[in-house]
Amino acid sequence: MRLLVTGGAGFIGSNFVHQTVRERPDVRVTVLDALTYAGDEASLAPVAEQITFVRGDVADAELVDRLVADADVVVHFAAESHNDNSLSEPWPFVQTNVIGTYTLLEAVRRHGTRYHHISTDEVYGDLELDDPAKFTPETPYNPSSPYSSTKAASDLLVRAWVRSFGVQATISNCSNNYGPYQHVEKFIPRQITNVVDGIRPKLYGTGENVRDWIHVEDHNSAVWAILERGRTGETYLIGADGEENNKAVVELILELTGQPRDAYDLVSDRPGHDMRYAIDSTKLRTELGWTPRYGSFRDGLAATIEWYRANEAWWRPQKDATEAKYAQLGR
Ligand code: NAD
Ligand code: TDX
Repeated sequence: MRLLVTGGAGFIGSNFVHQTVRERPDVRVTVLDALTYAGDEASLAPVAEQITFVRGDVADAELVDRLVADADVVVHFAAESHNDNSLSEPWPFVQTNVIGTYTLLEAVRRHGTRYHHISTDEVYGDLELDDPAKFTPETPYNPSSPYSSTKAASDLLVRAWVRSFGVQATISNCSNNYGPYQHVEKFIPRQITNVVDGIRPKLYGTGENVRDWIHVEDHNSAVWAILERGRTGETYLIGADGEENNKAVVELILELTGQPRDAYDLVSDRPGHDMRYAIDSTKLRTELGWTPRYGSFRDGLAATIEWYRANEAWWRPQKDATEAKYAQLGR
């Protein structure tokens, strides 16, 4: 199989490439990545000899056409991915997430290529804390931020290209990922690296917001299950029943790093901050037989803390600029 992975130098994409090289020697991987502030070729260093890396933009129609012509399957991870950035500067989100996806869809339509679209549970908006409901594939789209609205727009383009043009596509909407190689702007790595630097972790608002955490390896094994056994035209929700509120996550990071559990600061809230996400992954589990392997969030988080401690050279170059951006926002 010739596999084109967009966004393969980012957090989830690089873990996907590592997993694929490790477990599927018959797959020939090409990565297309623009190496924005969020992409880092160092994340692919352990597999650099086994893959082809192309630096370029998913909205570059000529380049994308050439790469898609040479692929059997495309998995599209590339995106602007951080909600806080989307609130300060929405345009790159429209350009990459919407125009970039459109560009790929036109190429897979021309070449008849199998396409998998990586998306997020945030397209469904949010749930109340006391609501027993979870997101299902039938939940109406109701995105809150520029980030989630551009992801929703890209999902709808995929659905239209399936229905109108018969493109062989699947979509997955996953909950919050954690694990190695995640940019230090994101919640968990930001707090781990803050503790390493002697900075108190920062909780937005009251810290009551709930996220449904899944280890990145489990997200990626689900993507492979969909590539191998998913029905084209279908949407699969990926989640591992990992609901935790932000305060509990920070307290656990503090405990696992030997700090007092209350050694954090409450800072100003994110505008439009989604309250709770929760995924019902029944369809993925029953139709495709997928189960997550990382049972314990505590163990997965402890391993992630160890990874950041052992790989300071990877995250250090991003840390000061990231914290300077947050300082401007007062967070
Ligand atoms: P990330 O920000 O870590 O990585 C994004 C990658 O895309 C980077 O390597 C970047 O250089 C690349 N990129 C950005 N713009 C590009 C462009 N125009 N052309 C080519 N490459 C470009 O993001 P992530 O957290 O790994 O997320 C990957 C995908 O998974 C995204 O589509 C995101 O919406 C989705 N997702 C993420 C999560 C999560 O918790 N992080 C959860 C569900 C879904
Ligand atoms: O310093 C912080 N303090 C804090 O309390 C940061 C950076 C975040 N938060 C809160 C905001 C959220 O409630 O933690 C939660 C997680 O924040 P992020 O890591 O920014 O993730 P989120 O906004 O939930 O979106 C993530 O999951 C869905 C990814 O960034 C998206 O790409 C994915 O689609």
